[in-house]
Amino acid sequence: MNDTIAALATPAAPAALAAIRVSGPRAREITDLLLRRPVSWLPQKAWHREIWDDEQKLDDVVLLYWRQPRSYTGEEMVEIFCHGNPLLVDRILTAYFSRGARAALPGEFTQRAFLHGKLDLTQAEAIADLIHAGSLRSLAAAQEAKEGLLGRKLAEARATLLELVAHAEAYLDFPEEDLSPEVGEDMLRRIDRLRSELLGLAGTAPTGRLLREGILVVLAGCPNVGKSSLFNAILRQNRAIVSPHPGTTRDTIESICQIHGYPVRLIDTAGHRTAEHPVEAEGVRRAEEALRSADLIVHVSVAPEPPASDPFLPPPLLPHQRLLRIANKADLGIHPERRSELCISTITGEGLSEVDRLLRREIEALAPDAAAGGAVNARQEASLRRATAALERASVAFRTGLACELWCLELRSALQAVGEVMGLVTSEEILDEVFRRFCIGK
Ligand SMILES: Nc1nc2c(ncn2[C@@H]2O[C@H](COP(=O)(O)OP(=O)(O)O)[C@@H](O)[C@H]2O)c(=O)[nH]1
Ligand SMILES: [Mg+2]
Repeated sequence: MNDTIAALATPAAPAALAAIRVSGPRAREITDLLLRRPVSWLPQKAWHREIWDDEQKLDDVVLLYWRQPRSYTGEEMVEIFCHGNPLLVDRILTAYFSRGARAALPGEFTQRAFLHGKLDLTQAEAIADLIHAGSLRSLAAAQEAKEGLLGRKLAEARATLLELVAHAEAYLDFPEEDLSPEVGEDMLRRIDRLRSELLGLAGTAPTGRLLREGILVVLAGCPNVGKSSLFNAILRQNRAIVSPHPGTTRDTIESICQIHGYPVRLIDTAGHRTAEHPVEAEGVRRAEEALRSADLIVHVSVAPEPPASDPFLPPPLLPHQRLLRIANKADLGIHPERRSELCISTITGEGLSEVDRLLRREIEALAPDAAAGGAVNARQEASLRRATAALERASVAFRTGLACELWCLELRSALQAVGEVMGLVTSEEILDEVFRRFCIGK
């Protein structure tokens, strides 16, 4: 961390402006080498200057200085706002590199911020989530985690664990003194309460996955029932081709959209039937694949016909999957056995607002923790599960009167696992994994 890093922080494409960040002990000194008119380097103040590479003027820029430790990385930082031409940006960066700065790795600015204690690991991860959030709900969850909501909950859990460990160790040091039944009961209660709190946090992981990766909603059913028409109606655009010829949709078509602020990957599939043409057969295979990974399957059939006449059978649902049945073409009539189903018509628009309402209900059921603020990611879940398993073992050891050393050991490993989530104890490997997800310049 003793070197000075530099990178473009905005997309490498023509734009009004581009932002270059420089962080490290030589940030100011190298910038000085590129200026003809000096600046006084007052922190958080902007200067309009020309940047020169020896005898060549590169651009008119605005410079902004952040003094250590009150910068994003906690180090000396200079930000350069130049014209947004990628060639120009390259020339400015090259001028920095040839004077001793080095190109920053993906996420290296945030990694430095983490290593300087400006944020914990959950906040660093939330910054990557914030940048990549594709929906309002994902954005809100990332913002809460960035504010440190998850970090605070974990810090509380850690404080409780530290107290418990201290208690247990005091008892280890004076084994001749019996643990009074009241103190024992109280410790047990606290262990169990902590375990259920951490289990609750770990349980938000499915919502976390959906908010980060999008909820996969797959439209399935026989050819010609109106899947593509419904796909277009949900998206409110003519994305998929609708035609009276069965087998028109041959490939799966995916559209990324938001439904009530949730990120959704909506997939239209080729109708389910024994295909004669190899291209259509491949389409059917892809449809089956989409069904296997779906979070929500929307089974479309036709309202005028009895349910039993529909040759499409949805696959047996996996534990996390949900199914919504919709009968289309209600304008042509509704079969008596369909009366309890949601009957719609993509042509007249009948029932479409109900589709909207039911999709929302299903999505909220799939991602129940979105509103509660902050849902953990896979890395955090794995550590939390290790912590809860250790607490469970501690509780059992305690109840069955096993030696204090044993449950004390379990409390310590729970402490370690909670520390991992916050990044207090981390391996190089974990950090690489976390920061590799970032873009360069962040
Ligand atoms: N009468 C009626 N026809 C519809 C309705 N929705 C779609 N269709 C027609 O049914 C045919 C097949 O529609 P399409 O969306 O391509 O079905 P897909 O094969 O399931 O994707 C087209 O001719 C559509 O115009 C509806 O609500 N009522
Ligand atoms: Mg279609």
